[in-house]
Amino acid sequence: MTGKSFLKVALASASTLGVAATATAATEWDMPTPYGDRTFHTVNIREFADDVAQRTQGELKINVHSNGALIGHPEIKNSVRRGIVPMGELIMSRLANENPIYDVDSVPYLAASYDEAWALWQASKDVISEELAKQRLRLLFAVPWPPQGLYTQKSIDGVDDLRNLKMRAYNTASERLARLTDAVPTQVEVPDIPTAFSTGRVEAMITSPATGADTKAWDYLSNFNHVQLWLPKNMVIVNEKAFSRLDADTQQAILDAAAAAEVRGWEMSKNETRQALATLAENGIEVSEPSAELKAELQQIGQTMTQEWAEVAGEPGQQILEKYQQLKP
Ligand code: PCA
Repeated sequence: MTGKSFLKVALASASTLGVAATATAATEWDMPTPYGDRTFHTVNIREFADDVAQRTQGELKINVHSNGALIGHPEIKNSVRRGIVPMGELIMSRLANENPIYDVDSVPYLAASYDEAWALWQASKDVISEELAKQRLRLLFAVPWPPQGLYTQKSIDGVDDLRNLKMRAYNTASERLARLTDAVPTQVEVPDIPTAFSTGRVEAMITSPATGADTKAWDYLSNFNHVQLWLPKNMVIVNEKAFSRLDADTQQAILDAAAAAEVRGWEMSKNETRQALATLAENGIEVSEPSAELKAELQQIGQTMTQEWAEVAGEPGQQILEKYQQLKP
């Protein structure tokens, strides 16, 4: 029974019995997310949840469980697919092992500014949504992280300086990039970053100014090079079966709140880039732009990775790239 029809029945029986209809069929959803409460993605998702509550007059309450506390990042997608939770957030490129189209947003210098990232998102959204729909998952919205840069314990003039460094990675692209620079990649989730550095498991990382600031990178690192490799996106997905059980008004409320969250999230991300760069500098991290040499070497790696991606992504990948070329600013 949907919330609305239950409400009607409740009201009908309440009037028959002559008691006030206080109990409505409010639905509560648990929503796991991987990142901490300081992270702008989490802030945006909590606003999304408030927005849904407001638009549905409290009929759908989404309880956000941040920081991988309810379900760890590696399990979030399958938990939503299996209906253990109705909704969740994850980084899209985490699914690259299922299909390479999911990490089109993590190819170095394919789309390295917000305008390019937006064009790439418009070019890839349908293909990605269709792929998720095959698993009965509905993509609600996606928001990029700020451009990815390099955190190290000394200044970096060229990729040679990365050789043999134990490099923290978070998806196949950051891992591949580390290998192509002769660094040694290790996958570490954001909540585990401080421990990974303090125990010496890693000594450098590729991530955004945002994640560096959120995890207080100044406690264990000294340099940030703003090389702006790519802007990977987080996405919010919902189990189609759980979604279809909601009445039409509630479904629409979710879709409207999701559209608003996407627009708001892209703006938040841009502002976060500026703020987090300032926070890093204020806390003693040396923030620099890449040298011409470093930039050229990373661009070379970008070309290699673009080719590699196009090969594995096949026809759907080709479609995305062609559309992106048309939309690109
Ligand atoms: N932060 C996340 C993904 C990309 C980013 O900027 C991380 O470091 O895992």
